[in-house]
Amino acid sequence: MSGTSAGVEIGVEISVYLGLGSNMGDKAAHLREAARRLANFGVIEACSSLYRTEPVGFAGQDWFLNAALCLRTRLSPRAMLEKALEIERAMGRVRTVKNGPRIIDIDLLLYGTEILDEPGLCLPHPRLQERLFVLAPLAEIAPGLCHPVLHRTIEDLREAQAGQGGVEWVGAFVQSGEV
Ligand code: PH2
Ligand code: MG
Ligand code: MG
Repeated sequence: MSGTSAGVEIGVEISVYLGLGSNMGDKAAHLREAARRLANFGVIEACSSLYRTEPVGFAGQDWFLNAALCLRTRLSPRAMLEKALEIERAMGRVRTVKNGPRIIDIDLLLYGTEILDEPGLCLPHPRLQERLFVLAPLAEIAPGLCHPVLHRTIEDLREAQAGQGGVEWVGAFVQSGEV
């Protein structure tokens, strides 16, 4: 696929995998609110469990809750990124220290098989293969998905990082009975 990053909508639906994280306040509520807002831009096809994860890259902050979602959307990669950033801002995220505490973080992990390296937008996410807090939830919803650059499945990448530790399964993303 080429030229998909400029326009707002593309003609076809694409499966976008998003990583969600929060380590401030009611973390689970923030992840659910982000998912509710993302559903305005497509159909949420899959949703991982919640994982309690040790902070990576900036110690001395609270542990995170992380999850992954699959959204079927017609938004272009750039438009999807802008919507994710808009949701972060609307939910009160203020950017201070890199990798520091945040109410909500919404990262584009994979956008179909798109490979992009543009300012502010790299696809697949350039660090996804290093991060168990991303791979554990992602492998739950897309174990057989092939990374378009590394040509390895998500489950394979997760297994390679499984020794990292600091990632604990917490429970369902959506409480039973909730839509
Ligand atoms: N996000 C980061 C940096 N470090 N650590 C955990 N456990 N979870 C995250 O979501 C996370 C992080 C940058 O976005
Ligand atoms: Mg992030
Ligand atoms: Mg981010």
